[in-house]
Amino acid sequence: MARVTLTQYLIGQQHAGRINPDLRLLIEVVARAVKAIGVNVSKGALAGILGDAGSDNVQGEAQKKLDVIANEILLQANEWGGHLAAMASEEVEEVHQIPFDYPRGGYLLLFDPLDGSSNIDVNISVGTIFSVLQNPTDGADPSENSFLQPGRDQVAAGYALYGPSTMLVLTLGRGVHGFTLDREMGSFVYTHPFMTVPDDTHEFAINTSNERHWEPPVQRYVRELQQGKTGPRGRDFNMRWVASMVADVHRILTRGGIFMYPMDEKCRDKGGKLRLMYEANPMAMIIEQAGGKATTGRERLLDVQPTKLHQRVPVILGSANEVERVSRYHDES
Ligand code: AHM
Ligand code: MG
Repeated sequence: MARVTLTQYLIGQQHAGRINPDLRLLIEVVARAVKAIGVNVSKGALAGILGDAGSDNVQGEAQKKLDVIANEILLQANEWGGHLAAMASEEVEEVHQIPFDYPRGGYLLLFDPLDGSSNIDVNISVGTIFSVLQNPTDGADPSENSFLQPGRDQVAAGYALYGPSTMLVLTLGRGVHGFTLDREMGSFVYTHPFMTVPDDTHEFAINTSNERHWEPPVQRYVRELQQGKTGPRGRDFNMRWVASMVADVHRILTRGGIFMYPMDEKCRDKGGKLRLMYEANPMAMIIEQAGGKATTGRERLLDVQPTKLHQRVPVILGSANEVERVSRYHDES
């Protein structure tokens, strides 16, 4: 069978009237940037890029050298193409405006340049997550307010996974599509059409070291899973936790599961652990497009009205029947 590259796939979508040339260019540029990030990630110690950068980001977290490099690659790649009105990044406090000598477009791009960065130094999979919004204030310089749109308004979302192979997983609002990087050819090849999350699963992902800090509905849910065959669920469940959201979500897209970073007492004052705009929302759009569900426990994630660019939220997503059950336990408590 003839191989279809990401470029061919996107041109096909454009010819079918599903995306415009600017959105096509945007995705192509992001794909080019993640190839460059992937090259750096794979060089590891050979390129002297492991370890801390010696600085903190807006979240007060120590930046890794690769956090900084990945952020720079994405900002620079996307500045000059004329498809963007502005960008926002986990690693940058303010909205990143397009330098005034470059043309501007109608889209806003948000990203977590290198998610799961605690895994870099131990050579475990990390990823890039991105979200695309329309600039609501056409013509004017976008402000933080321009970005504060609920996740259901995203026009596209995706992630790159730097694993044994590098993959780009993308939704343009019509299903979820996966592409695998052919390193010799330098192109992403369409390998995973219409990825789906099964409604049921026997796998869950949560950092159980936080168990004592969780709220009662999550404690109840996980306890029942752990009781397995002898508990109320009447069957055994398996647990996985990579501590790279991209890798955990990719596993769920491949064979089902439920991922939780719920509200807990450690992160309550911050609103949660994961960031709404460039972690939770793009992943929620992908999971819903694949037939799964995504919630805070109390509300559909894609309906959360953001109030801050770097806002955090509780995240529960994956196989529909399990996510519904966790939501029900929240309602009941
Ligand atoms: P980061 O953006 O600083 O890398 O943090 C996000 C990551 C997620 O990828 C992952 O699910 C979670 O943090 C792991 O957290 P923990 O170390 O508490 O298990
Ligand atoms: Mg992150």
